[in-house]
Amino acid sequence: MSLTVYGAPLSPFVRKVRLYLLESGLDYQLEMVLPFGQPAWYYELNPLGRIPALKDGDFSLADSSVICHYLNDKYPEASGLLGDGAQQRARVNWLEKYADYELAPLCTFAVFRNRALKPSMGQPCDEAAVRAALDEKLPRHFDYLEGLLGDADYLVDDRLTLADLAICSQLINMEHGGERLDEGRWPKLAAHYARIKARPSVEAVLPGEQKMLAKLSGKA
Ligand SMILES: N[C@@H](CCC(=O)N[C@@H](CS)C(=O)NCC(=O)O)C(=O)O
Repeated sequence: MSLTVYGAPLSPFVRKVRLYLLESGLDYQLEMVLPFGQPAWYYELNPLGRIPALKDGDFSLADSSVICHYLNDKYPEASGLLGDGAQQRARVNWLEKYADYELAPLCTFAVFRNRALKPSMGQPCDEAAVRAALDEKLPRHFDYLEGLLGDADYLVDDRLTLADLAICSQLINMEHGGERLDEGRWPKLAAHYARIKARPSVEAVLPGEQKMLAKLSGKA
């Protein structure tokens, strides 16, 4: 088995795939591809140019969700992170999509991109878009996730799944953009975030991310 992930560590979608691999005990290497100015060869792996992409030997594919589902099918003994049975899998899929399509535009493309990425490229931060995401749009998503968690440690049936990794991945980008969940308002979600962040898989990727973040902000 020879797995290569193409992408950059600060992308929440790349992080999701790396966490999936680490939690599954699957060895991989990361080949750096930035989400702008991608080399021409990268478009053979993903015609859209987006990160991540994966190579498994000669086989290549793109999109973090497609990649995780492929890995689950190809190496089923590894993790079970997609859940068991039709209903549990559907709930995991729902929350992964929720993270990728509802939280990403806000946590990553509004907060992180404006606060961390744009300034590093000499572009102004659109603070109004950041505030709208934080004050107007994200709270109802956090309310929903807080209610869903109840007293459970994990989002689906009290076991770690891709749903937890996908949601945590987006919240990490929000934190990289200088914003943390309000523990007073969403105590269960904040505890869940802390719980997932404390996992060895997340602890393995975060130091590299912090280094890149420091470089972006000119502090390294
Ligand atoms: N649905 C895709 C989203 C990937 C995505 O949007 N990646 C961003 C970086 S976080 C990207 O590559 N953007 C560059 C572009 O859109 O050209 C996935 O899950 O892999």
